Amino acid sequence: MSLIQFKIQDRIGTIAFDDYQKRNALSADLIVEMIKALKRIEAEKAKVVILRSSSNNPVWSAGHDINELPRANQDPLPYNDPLEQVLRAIRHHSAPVIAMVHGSVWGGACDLAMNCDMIIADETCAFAVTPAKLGLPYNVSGIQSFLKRVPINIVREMFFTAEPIDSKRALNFGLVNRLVAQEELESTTYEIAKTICLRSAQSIMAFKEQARVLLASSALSPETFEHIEQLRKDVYHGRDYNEGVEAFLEKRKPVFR
Ligand code: YXS
Repeated sequence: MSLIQFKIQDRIGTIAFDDYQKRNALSADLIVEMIKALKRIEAEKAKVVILRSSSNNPVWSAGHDINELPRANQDPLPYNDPLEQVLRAIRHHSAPVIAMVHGSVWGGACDLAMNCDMIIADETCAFAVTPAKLGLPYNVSGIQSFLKRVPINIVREMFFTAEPIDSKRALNFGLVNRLVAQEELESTTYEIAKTICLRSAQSIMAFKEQARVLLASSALSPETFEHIEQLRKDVYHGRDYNEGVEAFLEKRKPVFR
């Protein structure tokens, strides 16, 4: 059974999460299908990609599949983690990728939406960054993408509280490009996509890659990198990480010491 719906029409590729039973959790299987769809869209030279949930579910995506998180003492978000692979696939996709968001966005799904080139959302959207709920250390590139996208005081609030930020605030600090009424979300998103289809794909492709390279360039010395990487290791070797994941799977509140 497919975990996504996928189509290409009028040079616009659409990928829709379709695993509501698990609230569109970004499982390895769902991500494999997403990456395959992105490759098909690239091959068929579609000029825009829209990433959405298959229907008006109250959850756009529940984030990383917690059942698939490695347990204690292992890096929870290594470079080759499926979620990290699809984030890179979106950043490297030659055409613009638009996240069309109806419903709540959790954890790694916030990273996914923010790695898209823009977010068009309706008033039901909300964004919750959840590592602190699971006792989890976030990875360096993920933190960097948040810091480049959202004011530092908001990033701290999101990471420290793990509480959802609502649609109005998401618009206020620019997390979303447009905030529209639910009934206008699809038409607004496809209108923007159609406008992009009228423009030079070559010019857009170059800009997207130039911006990616410039955003990714950072003058971190190896020692600085090792320092921040050690901070992560200390957390995923710590007690909270295991307790956070166990508590979720046992459907109870975590007790962090
Ligand atoms: O009990 P069943 O078998 O029906 O399954 C339940 C949930 O276990 C499952 N489910 C998930 N399974 C794996 N990974 C998930 N992230 C996940 N979320 C949900 O889906 C079934 C229905 O869930 P339920 O009953 O809770 O639905 P609901 O409508 O009452 O609530 C929807 C949510 C999204 C508010 C709730 O499911 C929830 O809070 N999910 C966890 C959201 C979360 O904390 N995501 C972060 C995952 S970790 C991650 O993304 C990164 C590693 S990090 O944390 O670093 O950003």
